[in-house]
Amino acid sequence: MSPQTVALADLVMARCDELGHCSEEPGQITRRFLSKPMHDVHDRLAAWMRSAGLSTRIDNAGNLIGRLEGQSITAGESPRTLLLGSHLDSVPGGGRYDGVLGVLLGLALIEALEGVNLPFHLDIIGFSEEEGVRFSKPYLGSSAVAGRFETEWLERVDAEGTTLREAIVEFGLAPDCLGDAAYSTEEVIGFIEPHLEQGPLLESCGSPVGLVTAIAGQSRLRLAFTGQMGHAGTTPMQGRHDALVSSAEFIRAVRELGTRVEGLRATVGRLKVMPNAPNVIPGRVELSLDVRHAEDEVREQTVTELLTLGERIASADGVEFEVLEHTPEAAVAMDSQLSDLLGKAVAETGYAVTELPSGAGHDAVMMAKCFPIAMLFLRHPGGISHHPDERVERDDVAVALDVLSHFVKRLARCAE
Ligand code: HGY
Ligand code: MN
Ligand code: MN
Repeated sequence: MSPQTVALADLVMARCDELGHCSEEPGQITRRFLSKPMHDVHDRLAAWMRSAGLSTRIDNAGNLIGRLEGQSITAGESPRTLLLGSHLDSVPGGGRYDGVLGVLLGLALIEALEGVNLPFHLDIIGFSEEEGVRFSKPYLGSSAVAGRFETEWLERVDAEGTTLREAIVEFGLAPDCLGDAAYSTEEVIGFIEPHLEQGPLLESCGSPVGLVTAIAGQSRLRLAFTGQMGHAGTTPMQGRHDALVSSAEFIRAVRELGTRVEGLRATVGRLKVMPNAPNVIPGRVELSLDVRHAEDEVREQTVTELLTLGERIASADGVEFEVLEHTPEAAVAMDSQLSDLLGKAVAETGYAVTELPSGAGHDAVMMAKCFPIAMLFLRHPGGISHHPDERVERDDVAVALDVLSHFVKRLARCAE
């Protein structure tokens, strides 16, 4: 590992720390889609990008893009572009590296490639939204880049009653020009996403980096139990229709089923209790449900079983059960050519090529709908993510940087 790579890895670590201070809440990292601190992230990141020689722009979905112009593009041919990056938003109380690390690795890659002429443009993208926290819809940034943003999403409302359209306008962007964010499939060579593993596998096999084989399918649902509000002090216990009690039973059932099925992940992560007052029987509860499995069939069957369970619990309790929204995402395969090239780049650094699936969703899921994709994971000491204890080792960042650098040079040779 060269001293220059190590110095750049140190810079990536320091920049992750610095962006970690851009938060909606003091003392923890919360950075939702187009929230105020995202301006601060854009300002800092765009300044770093420009001093690395990139031209920068923010598209109307709030994605920040830095471009390294290809220097050896054949005259008369339309230039093609390699996209590389990840997301800049975070979950509430998240870590410093989920998403941000991939963007900053992309920027460090540009710095590592200094003086290398590429026969394609290299665009480093910081997606505005991946986590689905603010508008209960993930991949908003990458949807726009992939040309898959649906206009009706603009009417979605966040917890404060702001529509997505208003949020874009408040951020200083033009929701009616969102279509301009899309790249054409002809233009794009592919999308590479470097990301923290967010799990323990690479650590357990002693590998600093790994090649992602596939991203597990995911079903995201919004459900509701509706019962009857009432006075906590005067309504007899018999005959209550408490929507929170039904929800609690449902949540336990989700965990039980999730535990019984090998490889399944099933989570209720958000509850909206109405009216959410200590002295009122909860009349309505809206719940999120997140179900994942590497095999789509198992995931779909689990969702069906859980919905049947929800119905059964509701009818026993005399409440109503509704599915408000159901977004299934099938498991996503990697592009074999790009993955092969990435694997060769890993081998070139002297490390064995460790392959592993991703249990987490990534911008690559949305990008795969239009472009070839590949993902590089970095070892995650402790494997705890969506948590302030997220960690990555500087030396693993340096290895990832070398891998990406070898990858881009190999791709450049193929493209010539
Ligand atoms: O939820 C996920 O899998 C990702 O971290 N957004
Ligand atoms: Mn995440
Ligand atoms: Mn992520």
